[in-house]
Amino acid sequence: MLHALIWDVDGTLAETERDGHRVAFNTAFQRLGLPWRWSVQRYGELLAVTGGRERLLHDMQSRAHAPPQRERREALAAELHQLKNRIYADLVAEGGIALRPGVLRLLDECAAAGVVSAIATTTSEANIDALLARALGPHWRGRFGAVVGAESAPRKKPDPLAYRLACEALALAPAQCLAIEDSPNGVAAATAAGVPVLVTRSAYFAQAAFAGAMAVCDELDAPGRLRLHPALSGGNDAQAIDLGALRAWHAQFAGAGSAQTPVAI
Ligand code: XBP
Ligand code: MG
Repeated sequence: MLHALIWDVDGTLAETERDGHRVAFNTAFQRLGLPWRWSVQRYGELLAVTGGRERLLHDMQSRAHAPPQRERREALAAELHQLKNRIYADLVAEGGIALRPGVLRLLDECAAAGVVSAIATTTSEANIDALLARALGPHWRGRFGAVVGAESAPRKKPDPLAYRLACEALALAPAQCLAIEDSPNGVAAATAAGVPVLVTRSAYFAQAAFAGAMAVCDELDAPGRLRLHPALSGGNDAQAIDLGALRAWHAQFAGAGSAQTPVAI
């Protein structure tokens, strides 16, 4: 039985990457006098590396202006990352990034039905706060039974740690939960923790395959190319993804034993 929805943040709650984090990284490079800029396409490639600081360190491996010593590189990555997060928070506070269509509706449906909402993300906790304080108001935390971000789960997706910690905090078995994700690394993290996954495709992962997901759609409010796992029977012509549909799919998916066995952390 479905007891909790565990939401990813970047790309799932909101389209934060291209016009949020990427823009903020580029402004941070500029402010520190660095000639680096990440194009829309290059940033898409870099999303294979989860975690903003880790992404910076990865990119520095091929940058002429990066300091050669490891300690100085790490210090620069930490400085850039903190500055980027401050710029990102300002950008979000100005109203630059809205929740994706249907997110608020599904959060409200869950609250009304007693299904817990939670968060499992590799993003910094300050970024979750910036996004959700703007979108849901200053008391946004009260809507969530657990919030697991980068500081609580330092091993980032595709590592299952964030999902394992969220399930533990909710005192629920992974199979009683459903993850909502947008990226292959996110789907890998949730399935490795034994949590079934609904994918809402985001701009950067519009063409990804997502094998193993319970269902894959375009938007919660406009499912578009809805694809259900072969273990699920029934139509795939839903006009919107609502809690009723998720409960029915989740019950079938669990019954078919389709969620992977959780791995140890
Ligand atoms: C996405 C990420 C993050 C963000 C940037 O996380 O990998 O690194 O791109 O945030 P998710 P930080 O999809 O799990 O929400 O700079 O704070 O890492
Ligand atoms: Mg994501």
